[in-house]
Amino acid sequence: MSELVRYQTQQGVAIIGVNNPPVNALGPGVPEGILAGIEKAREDEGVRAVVLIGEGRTFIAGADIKQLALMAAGKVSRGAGLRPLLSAIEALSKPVVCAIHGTALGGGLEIAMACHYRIANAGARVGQPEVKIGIIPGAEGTQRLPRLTGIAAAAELCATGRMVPAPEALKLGIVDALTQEDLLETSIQFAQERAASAEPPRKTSALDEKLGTDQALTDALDQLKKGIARKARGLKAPFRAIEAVTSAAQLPFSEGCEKEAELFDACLRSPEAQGLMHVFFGERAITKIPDLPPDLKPTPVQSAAVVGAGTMGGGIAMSYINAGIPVVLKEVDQASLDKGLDIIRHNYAASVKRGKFTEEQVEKRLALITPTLSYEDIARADIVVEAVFENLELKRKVFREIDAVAKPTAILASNTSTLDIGQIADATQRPQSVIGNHFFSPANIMKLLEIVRGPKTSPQTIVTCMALAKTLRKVGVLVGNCFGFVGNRMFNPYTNESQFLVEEGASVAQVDQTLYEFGWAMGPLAVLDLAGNDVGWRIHQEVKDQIPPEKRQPLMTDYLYEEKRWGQKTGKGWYQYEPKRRQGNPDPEFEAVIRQHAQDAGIPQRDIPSQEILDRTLLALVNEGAKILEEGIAIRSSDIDIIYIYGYGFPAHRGGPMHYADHLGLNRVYERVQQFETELGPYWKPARLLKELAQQNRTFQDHDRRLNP
Ligand code: T1G
Ligand code: NAD
Repeated sequence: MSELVRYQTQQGVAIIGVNNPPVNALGPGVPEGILAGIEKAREDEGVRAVVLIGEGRTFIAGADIKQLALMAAGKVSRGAGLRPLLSAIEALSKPVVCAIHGTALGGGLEIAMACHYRIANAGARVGQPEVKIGIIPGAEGTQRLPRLTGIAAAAELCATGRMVPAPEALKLGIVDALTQEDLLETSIQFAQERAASAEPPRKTSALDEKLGTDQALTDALDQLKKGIARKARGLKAPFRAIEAVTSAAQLPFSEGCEKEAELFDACLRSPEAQGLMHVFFGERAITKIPDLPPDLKPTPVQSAAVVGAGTMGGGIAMSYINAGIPVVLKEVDQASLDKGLDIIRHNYAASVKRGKFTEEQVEKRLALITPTLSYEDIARADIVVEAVFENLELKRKVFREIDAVAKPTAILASNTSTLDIGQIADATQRPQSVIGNHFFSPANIMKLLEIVRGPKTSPQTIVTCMALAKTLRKVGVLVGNCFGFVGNRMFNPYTNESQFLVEEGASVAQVDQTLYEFGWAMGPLAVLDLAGNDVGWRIHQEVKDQIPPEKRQPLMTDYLYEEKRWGQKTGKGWYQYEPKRRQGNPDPEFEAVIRQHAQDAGIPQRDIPSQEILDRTLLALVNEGAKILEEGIAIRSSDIDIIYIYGYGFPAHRGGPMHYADHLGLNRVYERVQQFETELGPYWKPARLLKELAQQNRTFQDHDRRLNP
């Protein structure tokens, strides 16, 4: 037996223990080890029953996604998979009891369902989360789960990837019993009872009482498809999962498994699977910061203060109190403070209406806010987050004031979207404790937090903020200090290019629709209307003197500002808005004004193909992303991808802009960018890193591997 799987016997029961930390994934050697254990138990005459259990913190968390990613990329062949193991478990004449703690996910649950019985810890969770990485269960899960739960519940679980808590798993029939006692002891006892019984071990594959179909099922499946339609836009796996599960009612077990295998293969080969697996590892890579001492522990953050209760300050305060951390909320005058608190209350009331929270939960949270007009009240906070107007002199003044009262160990964070963290830090006596915490609007909802490292920010401040992001249930990505950091710096060329396309003859709706169909949550011009064209104009005023005069700039910026076409807030912008509606309508009058401006500027008009819209906008992101990488502003390309998925609504199944470029092939990307440079001007000059990688036939992902060879 390998070290990955251990075998021992106790009172006539063989105990097969899986030992592949941290999550007992089914990497090479694990399925083979379990199979060897089953064979040994079969041969061993002293053994009457088997218990399969995970060692460490969990049962099996599923197939090894690293291996799956290699298969998806065509670098490793699929092989026989888990099915021979499942057959051997089920065929054993001695009862096999699966003991579940932690999580039984994917292939882990599939192995559990091939066992004859399942016992779970009351706190365990089970699920088939494969769709989250673009595939469907590939080891009979779509055929066994409906035999335990019925078709409708299995379809829902396989299509959404939802994790089921143990009590619900019991109710659904996925597990046979829960225990609060010692899991191994209880399972051994249960196994002995089953061995003593005259009944042969129960085979999941032979159960068929729950496989009936009727009108209620058809309705439930329609409902399910409708329910996931928005989240699953552009995805294939959730619908293939439903197809595989429903085939369980039409086909005998073995044929159902063949059907599943066909659909699984189609998923595994898809760009969707490659994209989502990239995101899975990208989300976990963000916490790895190469130049920090590995044993540095975060400082506990038990209280916070937020300075400024405007749009962002209010949302940031909500993020803290949602995580149970009390917040002092400071404003300049009573009216602004009251206004900020009203908005917070209003937001919570909407959540209560939607059934997300109860009144009591909201009251408990609101009680964690201490409103104040005085700096003295922030003195005890472990972190102070500044969210006042975007103005360097004001922020420097506010930081001096905070520095004077905050306790010596406190972290001072700024929510600035563009300003230099170094200059803000230098207004204080503790630049090492100053850092950017760039939340995204609405801050209580959006998952992304860009953590901006200034020139003097200390490692301790960084690790504390990284850990804090997790506590706040945010995706915290560490980035360097430059104008717009990573997200907004890239967004600028992206939205500029969208505007240029409109100036050259595309309609506003055509540009947005093309990118929406690509999978973005919203088109770029609709986003500008949401963020406010006045905000864009203001930022432009601050930086316009630094822009080289030959660099192409959007034509409509001043017009939009002067005509109060500020977007949703004034009822018109790139679109026109009916009162209280967020969905804009095309505005032919405004488009005529754009044509006039374009004519005055000598821009020829033409029909613009959708592919050009995609290439120019997306490659504008990629080229800027490559510059950001070569400057070391982002640690790795997958960090940029995570920022775009969690902060900007880039479609996760495309893996993020940098992965998308890898998928296209950097050679092709580089050639296209060169072509744009020739046709559109020097602002399209390819990033040095893009050129290098393309010429070496490498990818951004290869470049990331320099950190983790
Ligand atoms: N394969 C490889 N590595 C994995 C892994 C997996 N399945 N699950 C986790 N890891 C690594 C992860 O990258 C990280 O590594 C470390 O373990 C801790 O993870 C045949 C085809 C189990 C709920 O989708 O949901 O089975 O960063 O930080 O917050 O039909 O991990 O430390 O180097 O996430 O405690 C289905 C995915 C596979 C489960 C634990 N299974 N994992 O969360 O820790 S497909 C999944 C999770 C399949 C079959 C099909 C979570 C977790 P590192 P972590 P955590
Ligand atoms: P806002 O105008 O809604 O709110 C700013 C608040 O700060 C106002 O209520 C004001 O009264 C208060 N304030 C000013 N001086 C203060 C002081 N000395 N003490 C306490 N309060 C003071 O602005 P906002 O949109 O919330 O933006 C705040 C910051 O967040 C800016 O730096 C902005 O760039 C950044 N940001 C904004 C967004 C966004 O989408 N709005 C997104 C990310 C970051």
